[in-house]
Amino acid sequence: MPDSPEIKRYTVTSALPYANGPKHIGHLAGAYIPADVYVRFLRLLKKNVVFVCGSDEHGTAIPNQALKENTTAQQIIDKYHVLIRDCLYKLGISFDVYHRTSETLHHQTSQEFFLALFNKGLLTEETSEQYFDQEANAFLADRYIVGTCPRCGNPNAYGDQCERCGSTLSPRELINPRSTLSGSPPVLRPTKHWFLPLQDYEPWLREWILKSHADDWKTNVYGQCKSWIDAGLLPRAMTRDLDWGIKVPLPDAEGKVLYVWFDAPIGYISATRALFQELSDGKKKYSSPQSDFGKVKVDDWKKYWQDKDTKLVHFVGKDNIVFHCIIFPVMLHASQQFIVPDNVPANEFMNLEGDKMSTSRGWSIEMHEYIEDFPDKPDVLRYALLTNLPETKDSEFTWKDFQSKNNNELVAIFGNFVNRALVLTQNYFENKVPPRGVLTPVDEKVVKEVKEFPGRIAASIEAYRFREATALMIDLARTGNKYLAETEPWKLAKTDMIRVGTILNLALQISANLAVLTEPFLPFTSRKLKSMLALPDLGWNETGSVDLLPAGHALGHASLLFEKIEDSVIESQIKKLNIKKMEVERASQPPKAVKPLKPEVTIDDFSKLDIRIGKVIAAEKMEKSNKLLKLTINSGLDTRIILSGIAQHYTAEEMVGKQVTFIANLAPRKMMGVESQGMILSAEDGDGKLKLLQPLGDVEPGSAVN
Ligand code: B3M
Ligand code: ZN
Repeated sequence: MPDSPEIKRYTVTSALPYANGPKHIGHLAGAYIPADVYVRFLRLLKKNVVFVCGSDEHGTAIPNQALKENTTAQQIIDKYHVLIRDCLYKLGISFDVYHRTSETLHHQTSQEFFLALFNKGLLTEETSEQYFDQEANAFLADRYIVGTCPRCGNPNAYGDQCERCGSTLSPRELINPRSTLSGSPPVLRPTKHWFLPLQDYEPWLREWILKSHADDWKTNVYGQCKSWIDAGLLPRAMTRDLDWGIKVPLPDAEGKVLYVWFDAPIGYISATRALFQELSDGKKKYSSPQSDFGKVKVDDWKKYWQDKDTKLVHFVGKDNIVFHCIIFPVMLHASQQFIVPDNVPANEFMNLEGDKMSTSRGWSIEMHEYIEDFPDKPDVLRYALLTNLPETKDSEFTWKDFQSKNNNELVAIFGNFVNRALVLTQNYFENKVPPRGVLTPVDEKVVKEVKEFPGRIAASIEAYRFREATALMIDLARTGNKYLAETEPWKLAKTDMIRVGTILNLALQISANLAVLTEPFLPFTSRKLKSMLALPDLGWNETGSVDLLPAGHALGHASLLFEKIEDSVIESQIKKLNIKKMEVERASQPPKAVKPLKPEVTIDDFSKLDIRIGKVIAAEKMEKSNKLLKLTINSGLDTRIILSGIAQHYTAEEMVGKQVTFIANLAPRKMMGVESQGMILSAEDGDGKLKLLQPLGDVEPGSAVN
């Protein structure tokens, strides 16, 4: 359903990415690409819309990462803010503003918000027992406590969430909690905090979500909200004991900051404020150069957050649902100044090649990695993600599917159709749109179909069904392709140029429709196609017509819209993925203990040893010993017996024929009744595993080692 005409403007937000590391394509599919499609669509409808985002730079995730990278929290946010922002822009996400929660304006906005609630008496003050690490002398934020999940038994669940079963937890629920700072079990200590009494808003939430949004919210979102509300809402602390974040603006709050989930969503408001400040003073820093709202006043941001005729939509991933549907709306509602979201079309997760996507486990395709490898293909990624969005359940990205979407759909259908229409027009009509003659039933049919597409695609977008919308978009190209295959203008060129003109005219009109209707999905392709058709910027409501290009209109220069992706490219991506995972696994293993250095020796000491290479000619296990092998060695000097403690690492059979390095002049020593005439050299790692030392190639027995 299209929105009612009472809606005057739109505020669209995408979850603020934590600036604690790169973000992967699963994030992109969750909260950024769908939002961008929605916003670009609204802009084509000439709606008044602001699209806001920015970096979430608070919370324990930031100092945590600083610890890992051995640097400061400030350096972490500076680095990842830029990396993430640039990637999102390169992939065509068309924010009006990309702000930062570390900005003063945001600190002010958040503190004002907090004080507004506090001054109205809407926050309760409570002293409660919190986990404290006595070794580190600090209260422990939820993320700094790990323990066993009471729901699924995962031994490494965090104090706020179990990543295995997805349960939201509180630190006190963890079994055998331990601090990640020192590894020791934390103790409980009293500390004062300010709480938002969520339970007081239960009747309002029931009315607002469970009653009035029963039909228009996605079932995954509605279901999560319902189970939260039904489980009984509890007061939730809006402050934390932490030294990184926004100071609690109260006199008796030393060492306390606002809870990151209190300040982060206010970041949407700060970003909008920053946008209008920059638009009004003309100094663009966080706002996009393209952003144009005509003449504005610095206070105009308020309309986008306070006026009832504004529609607010939050795009997020499923782990952010409760914050955007319950906690933030309660804050907005309680303030009595702000509107609440009309919808939160949250997505589920996107898996990767059969496993959960995760940056920390190295199983991910980070946005910057994709951009480095495919700098000229942002739309191919958008398309592969859009056709595969986790809208109703988790979905899966595979490189093979990416290749097939590109080769079989973008190249074979969309690119092929447009290319044929343009090249034939070049060949037969001097690159000018030919006039239409009389329409046949095939033509009439395609004209009717073209007319229906914009409405069908719009309906899907308005219902937040972006997968379906994308499928319809490519269906329009398919319709065009089929039309050319059926009418075969290339066969008629010798006999009926008027007919060829009619067909190509319609094919070009379909291409022009595609150029506009693909803009939300494939903005780079849309721009390229518009320039190939020399098509002016048109709105969504002008499409559906076969009169977008007048007869005689001179077309631009044709080039290929998409190119085939070879198997080798895909194979090397799969290989890269596996290598990255192995490297991350290796790096996360604790370093093995290395034996301390022995006292110094002189070269004379060393040269007393006679080290040689020999060859094993026979081997047997020593009876009654599980460590010793009895080796018969061709030493080059003689045939001798050496006993070696390698029986747990090598079998007697596999030793026969092997080259070994041994000390030839070691005084003979008797063990278990057998005299050993030397010592075999091997390397021992931290686990006590032995590996024989061998020369890199075959050498004569008796060769000296120096
Ligand atoms: N930074 C969590 C996330 O990136 C958080 C979102 C904030 S939205 C206000 O998943
Ligand atoms: Zn669990």
